[in-house]
Amino acid sequence: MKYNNILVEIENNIAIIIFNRPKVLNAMNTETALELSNAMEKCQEDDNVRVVILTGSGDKAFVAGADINEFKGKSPSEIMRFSELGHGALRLLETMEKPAIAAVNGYALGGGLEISMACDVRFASEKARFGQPEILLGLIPGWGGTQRLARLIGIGRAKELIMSGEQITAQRAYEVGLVNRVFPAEQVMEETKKFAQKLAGMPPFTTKMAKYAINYGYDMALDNAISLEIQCMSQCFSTQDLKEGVAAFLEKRKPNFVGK
Ligand code: CO8
Repeated sequence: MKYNNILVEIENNIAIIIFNRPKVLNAMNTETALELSNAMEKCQEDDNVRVVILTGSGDKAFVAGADINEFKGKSPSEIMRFSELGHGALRLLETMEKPAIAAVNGYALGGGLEISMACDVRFASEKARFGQPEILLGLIPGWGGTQRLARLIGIGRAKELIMSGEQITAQRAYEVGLVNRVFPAEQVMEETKKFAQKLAGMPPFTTKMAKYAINYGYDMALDNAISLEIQCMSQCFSTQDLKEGVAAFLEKRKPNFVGK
């Protein structure tokens, strides 16, 4: 598939996906959502990719939401398809076996915030702004905002943002647990790559088990979630990397994980 709206770079086992529609602050139209979906499938299949970073082109926006130009004249069933398309892409991102990090370099509004929330970790520029402004257009979030935002920052704060459409700063986003780390604008990409490199050096099957147990255990009753954790943890003992990690600790040396 040829991409017209995203750029994909792969270096040192890290795929960097850049939303690239700077004239509309990287707003997501249907074609971009299809490209994101395809890129997620490719990243999942490619053993050379250990970690995925998502960011926006330019210094103004990560993604300023869905492309509002596409809303004009749409029927509820057409919008339902658009919503399902976005959900499909974000679910691929969220459940991919590899870590995904959002490097939020500017506005992450509406669908942009929703994309970042489907990532495992969010790093932000101190210039970034976050919000779910859909209500100002007469709609509600449609790519997971009503669900993932409440899970990440709590139901009261999620309602506050979704019902007011207000934007919050990166610092406030950090305080409420919406982003993991905040950096000066010129450092956010470098710091994200550094962290991605660290994750890329971890044993991939173990990373996959950690992500699986957290993602699927989160909505389970605690007893079921604990049972899932036991299953996932014991699976790690089938890997060469587990033997290496334990041996390296006992021999007081750095582990050399081989990804098996
Ligand atoms: N869609 C289309 N164009 C956009 C968008 C967008 N989301 N955001 C910005 N643009 C365009 C502007 O129209 C403008 O174009 P032009 O230069 O041709 O006038 C250009 O980008 C630059 O934007 P501004 O001049 O507005 O820049 P400012 O710095 O003044 O403001 C803002 C920046 C605050 C980000 C402002 O552009 C803004 O409020 N944008 C809209 C943000 C928004 O409402 N996002 C939510 C969209 S709805 C959504 O995301 C729902 C997701 C799930 C959908 C599921 C189906 C229902």
